[in-house]
Amino acid sequence: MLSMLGLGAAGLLTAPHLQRGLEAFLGSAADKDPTGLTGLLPNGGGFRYYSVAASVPRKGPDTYRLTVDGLVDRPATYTLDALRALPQTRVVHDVQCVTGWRVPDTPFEGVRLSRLLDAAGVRSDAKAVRFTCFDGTYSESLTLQQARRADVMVALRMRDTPIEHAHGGPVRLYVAPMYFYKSAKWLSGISVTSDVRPGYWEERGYDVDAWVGRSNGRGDTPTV
Ligand SMILES: Nc1nc2c(c(=O)[nH]1)N[C@H]1C(S)=C(S)[C@@H](COP(=O)(O)O)O[C@H]1N2
Ligand SMILES: [Mo]
Repeated sequence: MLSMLGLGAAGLLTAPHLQRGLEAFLGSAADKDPTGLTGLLPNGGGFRYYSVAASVPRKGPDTYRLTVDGLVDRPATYTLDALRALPQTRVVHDVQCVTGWRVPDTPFEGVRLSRLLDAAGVRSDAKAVRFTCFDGTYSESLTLQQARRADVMVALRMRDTPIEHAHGGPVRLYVAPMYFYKSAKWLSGISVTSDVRPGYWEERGYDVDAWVGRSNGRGDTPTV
């Protein structure tokens, strides 16, 4: 009985802190969801907010950097302006989360990943690409063949506006044909590797090859 009371008190003390943290994270938006880190996004248009990190620093033109390294001849670091100056491509497909929610006809714009890989000069012994994030926690991976698809990009815009912080801005990965967990938010590192290393959710049971409709035991209709 005493320990139950203790837990209850701890819960009362903790919840407001969590809520304040989330509100701070979501910034000035009025429609905040206090239920936790998987809440509906304000103005989300059906998107849910996911982060495995409790807080993520904000980065903009002065502080954002994307590094490309690993098994390449010419490692590189890109600023936001440098990425904006490269040719941009736009694709429009349904976003599909492995937990079931889907957002139809969502435009993404950015630099094809294949362009950055070609600029870096991928070595012949390379097989895969690993992605890391400035949330300090999340990671993803693709085979080189998947990474070179025309509908895989380093995205700067989503729904025809710059990607906002909550959606992984200023730069997130976008992998159109796969479940949305492949589309790593707050992208900061691209490293060419000798083999695929399972990402954050893949170490926790999701399929490494995350094709919509052909993985994770789900029957979703692919739009790509
Ligand atoms: N860095 C990072 N990227 C991430 C995630 C995350 O928790 N951290 N969640 C993934 C999952 S499971 C989904 S469904 C989408 C959610 O994107 P959204 O928050 O923009 O809706 O981001 C993916 N990329
Ligand atoms: Mo997801």
